[in-house]
Amino acid sequence: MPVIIYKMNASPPARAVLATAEVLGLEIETREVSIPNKEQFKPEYLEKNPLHTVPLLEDGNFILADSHAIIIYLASKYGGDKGASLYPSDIQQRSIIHQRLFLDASILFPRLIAIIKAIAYENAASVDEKKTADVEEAYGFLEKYLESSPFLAGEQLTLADISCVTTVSSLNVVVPIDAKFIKLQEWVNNLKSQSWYVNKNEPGLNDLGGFLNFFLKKNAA
Ligand SMILES: N[C@@H](CCC(=O)N[C@@H](CS)C(=O)NCC(=O)O)C(=O)O
Repeated sequence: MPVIIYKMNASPPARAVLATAEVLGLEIETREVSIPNKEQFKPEYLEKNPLHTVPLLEDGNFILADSHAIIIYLASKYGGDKGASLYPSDIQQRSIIHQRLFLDASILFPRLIAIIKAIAYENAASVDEKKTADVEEAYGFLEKYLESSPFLAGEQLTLADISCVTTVSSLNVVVPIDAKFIKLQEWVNNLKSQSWYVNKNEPGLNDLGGFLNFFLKKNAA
């Protein structure tokens, strides 16, 4: 029975899971959960995921929420050689990957969500100074890491890059990455050319961009 992923393409963490599955060459089934239609609050979904978030993984009787936990699970259980490269077994390399994933979960993504909520629910017609500064600070953190290696956790693509780039590319829609973040721009441009990014990040990124630009225009009118 294939792994089932509940998702919405506009969601950066859902995109990270879809992209990871593609890099691993893993066939998955997907189920759409429309957040604008509040489908994440349906009782049958809440039964599986009380956090009412996408993505969610269902693998037989095993249910797992949170993209970071899910991509680690997929790489560990189904990854084979590709999993070993995306999520190496060396404890120190792995710990760096975990730290970058926690950075995504605790810094990058919450700063993106704060902006999305302001635009979609609080009628913001632009991103305020504080939120812009928070995002610029986060770009600076990544720039620092990327000064010492081409990927976020070393010399090769890992789960850290896939997870963080879905969030960073979404942040870039609302707070464009300044030219001073040279390494960050190089990193995004490099990942942008990879097929998993084109197939699994770009379409949902365009959906999110369309959604945000619609609200920005409406709120400015
Ligand atoms: N840390 C979680 C965040 C998941 C999350 O907040 N997803 C958003 C979409 S981007 C969501 O499902 N929101 C609906 C809700 O919270 O009700 C992850 O990485 O999976």
